[in-house]
Amino acid sequence: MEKLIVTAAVVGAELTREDTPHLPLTPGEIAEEARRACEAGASVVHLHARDPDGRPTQDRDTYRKIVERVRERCNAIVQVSTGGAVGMTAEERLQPVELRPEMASLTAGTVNFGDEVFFNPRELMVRFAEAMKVHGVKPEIEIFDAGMVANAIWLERKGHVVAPLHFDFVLGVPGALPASLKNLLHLVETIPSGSTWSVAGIGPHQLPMAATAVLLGGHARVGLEDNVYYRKGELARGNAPLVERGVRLARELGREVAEPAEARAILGLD
Ligand code: KMH
Ligand code: ZN
Repeated sequence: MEKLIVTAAVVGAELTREDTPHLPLTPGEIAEEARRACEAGASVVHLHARDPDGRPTQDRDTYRKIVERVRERCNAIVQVSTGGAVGMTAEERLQPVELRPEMASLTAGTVNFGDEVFFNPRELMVRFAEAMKVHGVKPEIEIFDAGMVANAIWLERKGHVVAPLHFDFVLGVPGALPASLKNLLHLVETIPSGSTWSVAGIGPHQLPMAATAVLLGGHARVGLEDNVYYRKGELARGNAPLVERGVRLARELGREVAEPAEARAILGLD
């Protein structure tokens, strides 16, 4: 099996300090949190941005500050979000791609997201994918529901995304595909051969989904964006403990963990 890529999703768009006091908000805090995650073994950091009041923003200059500070501190692959927060316009969401990060998320369809709807019609997906091509950014195709894989295959057939594709299965969002072994196996079997994949289980599903990825030869996303608890009733004291546990788990199961350079090779990044 190839080495395990651990992605740390360090901040997200939905959480507040009321959910966890360990949530980073300023560019400096986000970068420090990314550094700790990298030192714990993450080779990809999935980034969101917050405005000075802690609200989610896709502001290019805020992302620039975050990305610069992360790069000063560690060599991890920087992956910006183009999902942003539910309700943002396509223009808002696309801004960080102009910074030419190595990767950006690309959600492959519209999905219920709790009480809201995360809107990603074909026109938006095509626009985002083409912008990523122009700026030399590798998409991580976010799959929240089973039908999204067909959308991704359509994007590839039309030439908007280029193989080998990299998928992230985000399982357990209320209103979307539940986090179960059967669902994960179905998705793994459905993506084009030669693709790479990771899984991000939401809440209590983070640990079992990461463990399953280790065993199946996929990759794992952990971090506060998806889960604020270390175990039931006990908040994770930041992202690093969640990364450390994933790394420990992989080593116990005989799977080595990729350094950033190795993750770049696995993902086909220059
Ligand atoms: N905040 C969610 C609505 C992504 O980063 O691309 C979307 C999200 C996915 O977090
Ligand atoms: Zn995200």
